[in-house]
Amino acid sequence: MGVVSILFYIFFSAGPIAGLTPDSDYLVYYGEWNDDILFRAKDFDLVILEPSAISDEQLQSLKRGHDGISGTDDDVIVIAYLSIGEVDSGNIVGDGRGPCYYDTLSSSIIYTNNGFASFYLDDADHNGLPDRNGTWGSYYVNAGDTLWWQYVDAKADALQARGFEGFFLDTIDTANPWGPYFWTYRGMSRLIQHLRERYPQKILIANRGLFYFSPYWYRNTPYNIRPYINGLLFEDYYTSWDWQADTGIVSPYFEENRNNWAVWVNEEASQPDGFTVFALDYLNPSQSSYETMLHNQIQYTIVENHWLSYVTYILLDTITYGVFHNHLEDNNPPTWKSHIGVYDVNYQGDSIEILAGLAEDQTPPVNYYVYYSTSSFNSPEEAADSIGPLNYQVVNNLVRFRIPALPPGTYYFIVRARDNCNPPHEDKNTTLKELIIQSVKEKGEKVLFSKDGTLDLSSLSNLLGDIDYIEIYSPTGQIVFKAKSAPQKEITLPQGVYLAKIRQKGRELIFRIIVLN
Ligand SMILES: [Ca+2]
Ligand SMILES: [Ca+2]
Ligand SMILES: [Ca+2]
Repeated sequence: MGVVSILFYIFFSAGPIAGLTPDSDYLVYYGEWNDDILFRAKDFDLVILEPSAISDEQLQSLKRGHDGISGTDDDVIVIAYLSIGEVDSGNIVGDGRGPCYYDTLSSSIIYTNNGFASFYLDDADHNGLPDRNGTWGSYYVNAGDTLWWQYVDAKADALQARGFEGFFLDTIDTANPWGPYFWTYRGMSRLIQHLRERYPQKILIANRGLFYFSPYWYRNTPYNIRPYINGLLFEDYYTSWDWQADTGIVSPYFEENRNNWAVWVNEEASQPDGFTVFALDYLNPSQSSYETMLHNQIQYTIVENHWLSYVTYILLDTITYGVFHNHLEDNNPPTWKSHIGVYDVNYQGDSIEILAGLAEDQTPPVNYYVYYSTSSFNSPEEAADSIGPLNYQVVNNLVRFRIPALPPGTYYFIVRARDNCNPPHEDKNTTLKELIIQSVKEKGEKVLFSKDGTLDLSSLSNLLGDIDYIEIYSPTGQIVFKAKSAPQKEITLPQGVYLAKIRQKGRELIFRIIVLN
């Protein structure tokens, strides 16, 4: 190691990303953000996202992780998407010298001076207009053009100011040696070097650009990007996408990827100034080969190459747990298939019925625990008491269980899911539900009395005015009658003491019904 490279290590955050192993999980997500998505994303160690889709507040929350505290083990590394080989807009005027193309005879860049910025390219068709990516509608750029660097810098400066911890450098493949813009590979490499120097502490993850690591291309040239990046994302390693069938298929390049490109990537990644490798493949969770292909993908990426891996739907607009729940060793908590945590809580006289989302895990069965307290709380440690594991039924993607009734008062409930590991991993949701249990005795005057077994419900409306709903529970806590608003009718009940729960303008009233026959 020479003096120059030692200095490089001191001033730049070169080398692999600290703290990540093949057991870690990363996420690429370009969709919208809300509280549920934010909660789910916090289960991952590193998240690559579209920066325009997330608010500053959501970004800061994501970085802090589940515990809401910066600088703890559960913090999430958040990386912003940044395109460096294509630009969305096709009408940037700039210096008006573009688009340009490369002339191999004179070994020089020819500027068409056609009123576009100099960085636009025209090698594909030489029609004097910026060349366009047919699939995504964006425009190819000469990444070596310093006018382009000004645009990239402005964007990256803004992302740095927002607090992103790094950049996911996309569209490097514009400079691939098999395409019309092959000549831009030097400039592309210089741009990545420039970003390394301009943002010495930021994490740089390259999306592909594999040709820089091939000994048959640029590995042994000054343009190898290895010293500048901390991560390499190998997109489409095992799969490629069949747009017509809307499914992932085994890539026609898989054998070549496995036998050549993976070897070269690993040789470079394992250098002292190497990088972390991320595999990204696409499958449709509803395709019939999903489970088989998912397990193959994990075998080929995590097991065979010790990379991190993520498998998701092609549009990158959903969070999937295929890899998350299929590691060699289970270090992950359950995740919620539907609703996150507690969904509803109902007092039923002799018991409390609780509904929660359905959770899944790699180490089943999932066990559900209820935490409750008489004041609002955010974590199990703050709860006064807990009950679990609870027997449950699955009803419409929810789980339903009962706990014994509690004395009158106001209660707050959190439901957590634990896997079956020893010790178990518990999910971190803080979804809270309030339940007010009113004292029947305190409401002694509110007793309905029926001597002949019939109950005239219209008398309730006469007594209370309009009501929103009524539920009547048997002495054993079963619902025997329920209706919205007070129905104008009589019902007949066997002898016994019943409870009627009536909701009226947001308040809940409990009546005791004594029925004698
Ligand atoms: Ca934290
Ligand atoms: Ca053109
Ligand atoms: Ca687990």
